[in-house]
Amino acid sequence: MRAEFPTIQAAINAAVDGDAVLVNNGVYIGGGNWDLDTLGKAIEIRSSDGPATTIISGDGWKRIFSVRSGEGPDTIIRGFKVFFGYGYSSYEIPGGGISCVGTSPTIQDCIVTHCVSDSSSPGGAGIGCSGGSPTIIGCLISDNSAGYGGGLGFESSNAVVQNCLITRNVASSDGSAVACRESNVSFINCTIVDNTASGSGWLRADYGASISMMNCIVWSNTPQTIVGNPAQLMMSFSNIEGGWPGVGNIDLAPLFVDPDGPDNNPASWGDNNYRLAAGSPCIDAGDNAAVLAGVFTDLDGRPRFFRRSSHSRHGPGRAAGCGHGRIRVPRAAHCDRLAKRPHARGARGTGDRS
Ligand SMILES: [Ca+2]
Ligand SMILES: [Ca+2]
Repeated sequence: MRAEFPTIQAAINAAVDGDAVLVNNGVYIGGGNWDLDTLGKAIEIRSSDGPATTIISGDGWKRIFSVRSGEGPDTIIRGFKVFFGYGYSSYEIPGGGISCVGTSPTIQDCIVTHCVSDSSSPGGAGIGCSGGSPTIIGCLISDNSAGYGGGLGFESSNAVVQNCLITRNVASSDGSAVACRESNVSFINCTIVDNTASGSGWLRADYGASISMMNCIVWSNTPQTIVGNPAQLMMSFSNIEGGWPGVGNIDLAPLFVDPDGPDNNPASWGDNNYRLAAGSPCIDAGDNAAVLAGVFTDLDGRPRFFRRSSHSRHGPGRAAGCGHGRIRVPRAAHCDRLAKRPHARGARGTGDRS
């Protein structure tokens, strides 16, 4: 059974467990299309054609998604550009773009960008989670800003972050890319580059937070430091600028194809290319065992395991990092213009109960 709805929230309201809410291409903004509440339902909310063409804007003063009613991994948010969200000032409710409170949703194939959180630690401007065990997979987290945790923030949370590119996020205090407290967070095949904190650290992990990082590239962050207890920061098979103790770690220029893009401007990230060039020391530097079951592709949708290495005890050869190449998204100015349109274009959610 297929039904059509005037807003995304209306489709969610009508959905029951097992449904898919399919969202057509367009720019969504305004009541019913922001501050979306998944209402504890085991549903997949997804765009029909991916995040480049399906944009939900908070217009700088609303969150995009709130997941706070006991949702589990079968609540899936997939394929959206989560744009210009804002998290209210509240210690208990982190997150500017997507906020998860005591829940364990799957957030997949999203671009989370230009979101802001002014909540106290950890803010997590792009995605902020308090409690629960969320999974964030195949996402680009860029150009978000918070006091703590410019890209991602976790508190009392057991999160997995895989195949993600976390770049150009800003913290006015600590943790430009990520802030964690009282949490256990695993990063697998992620690339964390060009994030900036006014205080310390691309990563802030305090109040007993434990971090596991495998097959990741951490490079060119300002400052390239970590705030946390080294005994609780387990990193392996990763390329970390400045070095970090752990099996298989390296500290070598990752040889991205063109990290500032053809325009030679790192600030215009739409053309920046973090794919690994031939000869990169990150190729064949990862540990296959770290990749979650069922994951065979990288952020580009290309094979994660791309050749068999005759000398590797880890089986098929694979590269550290998220394997991100060029993600085609509108330039920020263009996004601003779209977001400030008074009415959504094509604002129609479709609940598909097939
Ligand atoms: Ca260039
Ligand atoms: Ca550029």
